[in-house]
This record gives sequence, structure tokens and C-alpha cells, in this order.
Amino acid sequence: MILHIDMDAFFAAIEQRDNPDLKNKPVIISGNSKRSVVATASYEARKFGIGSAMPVFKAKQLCDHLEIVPGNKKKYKAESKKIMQIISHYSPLMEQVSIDEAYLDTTGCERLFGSFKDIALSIKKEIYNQLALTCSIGIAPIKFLSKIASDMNKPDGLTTIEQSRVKDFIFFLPIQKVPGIGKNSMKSMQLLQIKTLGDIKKYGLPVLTQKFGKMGKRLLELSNGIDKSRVETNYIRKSISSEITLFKDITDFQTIRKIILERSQIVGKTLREKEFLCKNVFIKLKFSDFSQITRSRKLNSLICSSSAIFNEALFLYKKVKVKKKIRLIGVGVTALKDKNTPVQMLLIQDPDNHNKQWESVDFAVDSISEKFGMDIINKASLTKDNQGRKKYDS
Ligand code: TTP
Ligand code: MG
Repeated sequence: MILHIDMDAFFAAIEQRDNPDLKNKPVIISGNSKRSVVATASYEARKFGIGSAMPVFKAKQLCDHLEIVPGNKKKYKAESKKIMQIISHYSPLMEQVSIDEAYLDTTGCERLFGSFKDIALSIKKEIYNQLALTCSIGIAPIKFLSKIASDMNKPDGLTTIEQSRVKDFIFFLPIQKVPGIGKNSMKSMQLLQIKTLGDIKKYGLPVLTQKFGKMGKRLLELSNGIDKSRVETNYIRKSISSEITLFKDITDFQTIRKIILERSQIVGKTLREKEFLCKNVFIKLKFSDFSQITRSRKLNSLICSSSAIFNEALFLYKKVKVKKKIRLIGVGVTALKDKNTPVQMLLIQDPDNHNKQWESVDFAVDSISEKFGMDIINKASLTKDNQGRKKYDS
């Protein structure tokens, strides 16, 4: 089961908590200029028809005693951090999706914390006791339904969609409630007389793809109760890279290949030392005229082996149609994850599985070079000549 937790009128609730004069009053958070729009409206203000993205002058017209509070992003971010910390105690599989919402995959945590509803109630209680803020939680066996559920009984709501109700729920779900359906798609929906998610099934994949592009396939899956998206633990926003400005500009492929291999090894070693895995590899090339390009590739699985990084980097290099001489070559990785964060099991065969074998070789090489020095063991192609120079130095 997946929980979706969304804070109620987040910015406004924080201001109402911190300033008793604002309690139970219609409040909006926004800039104070004529052109400002409402960032959030308290539930009292929403009764007047005021909502996010509405121009402030219009909100004032709807409610003459409206309280307008300038936003304090720093404060909201600090509160958000505390909330996410509370939520993360209940399951390691947490995905923060915005400043005030997160998904939590609690499968397997019931023995520790009780039923899914018990977990949701504890989260609500802990957030309220510690921060005096309320949230709404949706519980469902499918990710997109948990988000819809959390919105159903706001504020301070708790809504569960049981597995047995999923089919009916989808059948009657108004199509505009499906995440990703905006005004443009609604026009096509009306033309096709699609009012609920269940109505999608009246059409086949070719029509849906023609009308909605990639979204067509997803809609068909969702209408059949299939949501392939999983709760993805958040990536660390960091990168590890290594680059070298060459002694002279070059074009020779074999030399470039070796440099990419060497950079990949340095990056891989740092990655393993820091106990990270990565899901993205990139290369950077600077040319003789100082122009520069980067190319990156998202992988199917998390890796930390130098040879996997090298293969990806070389693949990226081969795709670039290099016409100029190269003066700098860099290899790097992003989308890092702590090695100890649990990742969901892949249900299909992992095509990158052979990388795992290379990882053990890498770890062995790492420990040898740690003991005896960096240069004691290396790939044959990177060995130095008898004057201690790498081939491309000369
Ligand atoms: P939301 O969760 O969309 O809204 P909310 O928390 O204010 O209200 P609800 O009870 O319906 O969940 O957004 C969270 C915060 O993000 C919100 O308090 C203000 C900010 N925000 C903006 O700054 N601009 C926007 O357009 C929206 C939608 C939100
Ligand atoms: Mg919210």
C-alpha cells in the first residue's frame, strides 16, 4: 500500500499557526504588488472562491476583509524538512515530490507500526503534535490513486481506497482528476466523450496515442488499474566527475578511449569510497576552439562499477560526431543514491546485471590500490611506458 501525504493550505497554515491574529481568518500568502498572485489560500479564504494562482486584486474583490501575508520561503522550507523527517521514520521508501507532499511505500512496515491506517494516523498525530500543522493522507494500492485519495477529504483527511474498490473507483473517476490531464487534453476528452477514467477503455491504443501522445498509453494502463510508477527514494543532488585538460589537442580515438577509461576509473573509485550508486553517466568534451558539449544517459539500474561507467561514457562519446580536436575530456555521474538505501526489486531481468560482476573486481582493485598505491594495479591498456609516462602524455 502507498500513502500520499499532503499538507493542508501549507504556507497559510504555517502563518496562521505563528500569528494568532490570523487564526480562523481568510488569509492568502502572496507578494504584495498589483501583479502578484495567490500562492496559497487558507480554507477560510477558499470559502470565498479564492484559490492558488488567482491574481491578488481579484481575491480582494471576492473578500473585503482578506488578510494578505507576504511569503517566507525560508521558513516554509525549514518546516518542510521537519515534516519529511517525521514521515521518513515510517518507511525508508519515501519520495518527496514537492515542498509539502510525499509518497511513502509502507509495504512490509505493518509489523512495526500496525495497519496502514494506523501508520497514517500516527504520521498525522506526530506532525500535529510536533508542528501544530494538519495534513491529509490517501492510502491506495496504486501510486496515482493514493494522490487522488489524499485530496478527497481535505483538510485533515484520511481516505483509503481498498484493493477491492479499485476497479469501481477507476470506472467512476472523473477524467480531470487524473494527474497530468490539463485543459488541452480535456478538449480531446470531450470530443471523444470520455468523462471518467473507465471511459478510456472504449478506445484502443492507436486512437489514444494519436490524441494524447505518450500519455495515451499511460491512460490505458491506469484505466486497467496498472500504474508502473513506483515510490522512488529521492536522489542526492550531487555529482562526481573527473576531467583532464590534455597536454595537446587530440583526435586519435584509441587515446581518447584510454582517457575515458582512466577518468571512469577515478569516478568509479570515488563513488565506491563514498558508498554511492549512480543512475546517470555523463561526458564533457571541450574542443580546440573552446566550445564545449555534455552528453548524458539515464541507466536502467543503479551502478558503481568503473567498467559500467566506462561503457556508458564511451557509448556517449561514440554518439558525438566529433569534427574538431579535443582539448578536455571529462566523465561524471549524477542521480546518486546512498548504497544503503533499499531499492525496489526489479520484476524484470536487469539487463545491466553483468555490471554486478565487475563491481566485485572493482572492490578488489580498490583495496589493493589502497594498500599498495594507485599505480600498482591497472587495466592493461592504461599501463605506463618504461619512462613512467602514459601513452597520451607523450
Ligand atoms: P498545494 O499542496 O497544492 O496547496 P496547499 O498545501 O496550499 O493546499 P491543499 O490543502 O489544497 O494541499 O501546494 C503546497 C504549497 O506550495 C502551497 O501552500 C503554496 C505553494 N504553491 C505555490 O507557491 N504556487 C502554486 O501555484 C501552488 C499550487 C502552490
Ligand atoms: Mg498541500
